[in-house]
Amino acid sequence: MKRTLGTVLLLAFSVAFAALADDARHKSTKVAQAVASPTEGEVRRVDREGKKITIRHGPIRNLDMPPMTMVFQVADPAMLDAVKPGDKVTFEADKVGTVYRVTRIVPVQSPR
Ligand SMILES: [Cu+2]
Repeated sequence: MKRTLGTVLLLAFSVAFAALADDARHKSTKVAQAVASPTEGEVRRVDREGKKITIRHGPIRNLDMPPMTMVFQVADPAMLDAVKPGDKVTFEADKVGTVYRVTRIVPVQSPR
């Protein structure tokens, strides 16, 4: 009898904790998207199969990142059709777990 009650309590606790953790995750995702700021960059490399893009970028305010050249995952590989190496772009990025991810990218129209 005691063991059964313990098991039920443990189960209830696990369910409650999982719900809390899930709620927290959703909240933090919302915040990250809300503060995403457009960043200037230049495309260095496009890896369609790997769903990755290398960008030489300026400071990314919402990620507190200084200018550098780095590889990003892309949220949707179709985004890679719109850009090619050498393109100047404006993009937005967020961080999912330990992975930096481009969520939006558009080529900057060059003056002629
Ligand atoms: Cu970077």
